[in-house]
Amino acid sequence: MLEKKWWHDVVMYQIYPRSFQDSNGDGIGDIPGIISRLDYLSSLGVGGIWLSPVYASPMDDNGYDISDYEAIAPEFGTMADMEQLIAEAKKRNIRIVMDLVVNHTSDEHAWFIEARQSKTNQYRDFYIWRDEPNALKSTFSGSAWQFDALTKQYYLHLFSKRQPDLNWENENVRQAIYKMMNFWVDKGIGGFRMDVIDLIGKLPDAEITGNGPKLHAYLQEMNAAALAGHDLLTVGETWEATPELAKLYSSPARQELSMIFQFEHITAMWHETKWAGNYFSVPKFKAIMGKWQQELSAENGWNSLFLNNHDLPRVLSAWGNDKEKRVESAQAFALCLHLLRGTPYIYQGEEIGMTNCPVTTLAEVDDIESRNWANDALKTGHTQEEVIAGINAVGRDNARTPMQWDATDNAGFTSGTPWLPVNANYKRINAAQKGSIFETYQKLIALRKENDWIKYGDFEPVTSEATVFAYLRTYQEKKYLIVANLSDETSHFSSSYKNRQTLIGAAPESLNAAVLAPWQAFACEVEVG
Ligand code: TEU
Ligand code: CA
Repeated sequence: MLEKKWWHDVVMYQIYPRSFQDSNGDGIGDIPGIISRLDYLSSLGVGGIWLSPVYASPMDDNGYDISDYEAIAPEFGTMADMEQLIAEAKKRNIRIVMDLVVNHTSDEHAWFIEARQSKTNQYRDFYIWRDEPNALKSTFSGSAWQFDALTKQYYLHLFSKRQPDLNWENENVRQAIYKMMNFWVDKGIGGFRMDVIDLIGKLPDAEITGNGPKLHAYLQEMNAAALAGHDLLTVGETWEATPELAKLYSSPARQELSMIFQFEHITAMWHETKWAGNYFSVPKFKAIMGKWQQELSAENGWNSLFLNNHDLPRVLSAWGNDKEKRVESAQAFALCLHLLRGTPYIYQGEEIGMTNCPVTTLAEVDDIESRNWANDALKTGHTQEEVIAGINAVGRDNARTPMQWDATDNAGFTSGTPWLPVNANYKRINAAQKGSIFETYQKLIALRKENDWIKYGDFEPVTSEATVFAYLRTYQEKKYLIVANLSDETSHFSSSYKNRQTLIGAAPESLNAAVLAPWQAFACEVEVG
């Protein structure tokens, strides 16, 4: 019998703190700014916030390079602010899920400062040192090995050279991490999002990075040491996960994590790499989403549901229509995603239809991944235009422009100069206008709260034309049909079902031989029998 959990009911909201709301005019979002927007989030109806890192950090990777896990970065506020955020959110039935970044630290973490002093330092084996590099590459371009002159060895960094990888084979590392996790659990947080957690089992000499042999042993040890007995949401970021692996992470019986972020629907739309440009294939999208729905059945695992985050281009620009059909395509993606089984995640600004924000020069690019890739690409013969086009299509800054609150200066994000320019379309696209995208998300969140069929119903795909994503949900003898034309083209949909009651969206007169306008989407209960 499935044990019901609070994270079966809620929709989560991801905040990238640097870009959400500035409260002190320094142009950088901060925790007091987040507190000032909790009523907005409460009106949307979300039940939890995934808070991207706010810990002490030199900000080489905007906080995913942590120098002190138990301190708050001064630009984001104080520990008192953090405790107030947890308390104020709790008053609104919103839990705070912290970002756990433990595959690596910053090179300014006390452990690394010690470790690099000498080969015999007690913290040396908190990290991964070798006399010679092997072929491992960094996600942020170049070799994954950095030579350190002081002790004439290389250290491993799967991300920036200022993000040295922790050595999880070292029991002292694991115990130090679990101790830190308990520090945060004791503060009353709602759980953890676990950054690239599939990498902590790496075997560098075998050039194994994801899904190492001890990964699940570490996660079960972590669960026992820091998670068990607390009613926490834990979601692992696992870029290469398959449904089989997802069951290992999220089957309740295994006591590891609540769920994972799988990225198959994202990477399926890339050419050989994301920089080679991405495209949107509806047939691929619906096949992948359908597979994950049918493979994870609540008893054997749990899906997360997302199309946006701080690392991805805005879905309306990448896959939708961010021009004349911006509202319709936003509603269609929201509807077909949120009525699936799993926990949906809204990324800040998604609920008002924010879009990509193109640059014209490389000097405007902040993100280290984009900057490192650009330097590499220019060296290997790509033109400036090609590099700018790649960054404008899939660069991470697209998701990191300030939240667009209203039509006042800097979209109400800051009274100062924003750390990254506000998208010029903020006068037209902002939360003050609320508008139909926001209302669609509000209604979807309310529907989830009120209807167990969304949380626990069965899923089956419904035959439909290539650009139409249609599926049935079945729960306690009732059936619900969800249909979304995910294209700019008119399409058709035919079903023998009769519409008993439209729940959301624009349902056609009849479900038999219906003509669907571009981005038309709806959900309805259908007659059974
Ligand atoms: O991201 C993991 C990661 O690899 C992404 O950077 C992703 O692979 C890339 O953007 C796609 O090309 C996590 C965090 O979400 C990201 O913000 C951090 O930069 C990274 O880990 C290192 O902590
Ligand atoms: Ca600020």
